[in-house]
Amino acid sequence: MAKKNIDAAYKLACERYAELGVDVGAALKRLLKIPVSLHCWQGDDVRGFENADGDLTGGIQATGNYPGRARTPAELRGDMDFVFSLLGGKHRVNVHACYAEFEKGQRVDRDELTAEHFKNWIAWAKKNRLGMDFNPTLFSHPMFNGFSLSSRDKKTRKFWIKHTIATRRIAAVIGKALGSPSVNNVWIPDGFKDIPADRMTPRKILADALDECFAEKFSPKHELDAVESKLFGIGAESYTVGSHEFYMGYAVKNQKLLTLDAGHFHPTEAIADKLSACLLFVPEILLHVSRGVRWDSDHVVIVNDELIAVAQELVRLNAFDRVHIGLDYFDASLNRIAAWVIGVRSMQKALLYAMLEPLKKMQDAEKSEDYASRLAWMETAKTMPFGAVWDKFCADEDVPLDTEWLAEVKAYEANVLAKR
Ligand code: RNT
Ligand code: ZN
Repeated sequence: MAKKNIDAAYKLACERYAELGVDVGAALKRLLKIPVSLHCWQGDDVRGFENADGDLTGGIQATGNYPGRARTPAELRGDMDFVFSLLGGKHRVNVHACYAEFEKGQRVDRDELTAEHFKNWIAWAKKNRLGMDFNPTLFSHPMFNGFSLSSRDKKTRKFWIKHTIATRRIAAVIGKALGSPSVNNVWIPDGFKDIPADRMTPRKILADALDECFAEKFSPKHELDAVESKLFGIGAESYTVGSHEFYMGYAVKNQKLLTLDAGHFHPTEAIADKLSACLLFVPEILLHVSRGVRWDSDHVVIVNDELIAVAQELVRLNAFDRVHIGLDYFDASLNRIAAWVIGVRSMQKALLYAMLEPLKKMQDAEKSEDYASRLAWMETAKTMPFGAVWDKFCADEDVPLDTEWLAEVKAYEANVLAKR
């Protein structure tokens, strides 16, 4: 679209939003300041670099075999470079421990990992001025046999404790090197396929193991610990040790970050309403923005009611200093670059949409018990010229409009991905 048309549409949009008391320019500035942590694992179907042909275990699944997945660190970072070139704003990268890189003959197991094994990631993030988040990988490994940190087997448990400690140290190095805290998110798949006879013992073991993992203290300027709950996984349908109540309790007691993954609750349960409640009791939240279709299927994030509801809560709570936004999905059935671009841009669109609501009018109406007006203003927001503002954001950031980026992705597919 011609620049003059983008500007003209934007100008009209600003006038219309001003009638609702909404400052569009301020919203655009605010959106620019919100980073989204881009999960490296969408680029290679959660395979990592240890043994890329190994099975993905832990009750998660990437289905599909669309060609062009990244097979090497260089390919994965190259793909992410391209993705970032299509995104307005400054973002972060989210790396899992299984994406370690080894010099020839220098391979170590996960309990021996150090920041050395991530030096290329760190250098790349630094060069591109990206913050970087991190995760222990407690799945897809021979030491995971249905249980990791909550294993009754001491040797297994110790291995995973050592691994988790190693990742906290790595995250602290990352945060220091990049001048921005690295959120290290602990998610374990531990659970039972069928009905347990003892639900308490694994949870007690997990609480003690986490205490050991978190014993070492790091500056919150460098490293932040997050814990992620889940309802069930494939092959662990009846019982998950690290359930929501478990981690809510653990995070409150120990003042850790709580991770809310949109796919980790009952299929009809959404996370937006949890934010205000949790923020009263935990210091910060990590969002795993995902889209479950009938189960925790990790579909590509799109602008839907659930995503908008999350964005609205973030804006209404003005919680951007306490909520970290990370994407978490993996779809192997379509162009993976497009999957990333659609996810981040959807998150940003939802945020911008939420920032352009006539919030003052809605909240004033609520305070005066005028619920008809509150509802009317919410409905009015839905037909405002939001798209013109989004186009302006893209144009100002010098990235393609929604109508344009796909052509660039198709060209990249033909020139780069198709040659893999
Ligand atoms: C799994 C969790 C977890 C993983 C990533 C790869 O259900 O959502 O966050 O998706 O760690
Ligand atoms: Zn998650």
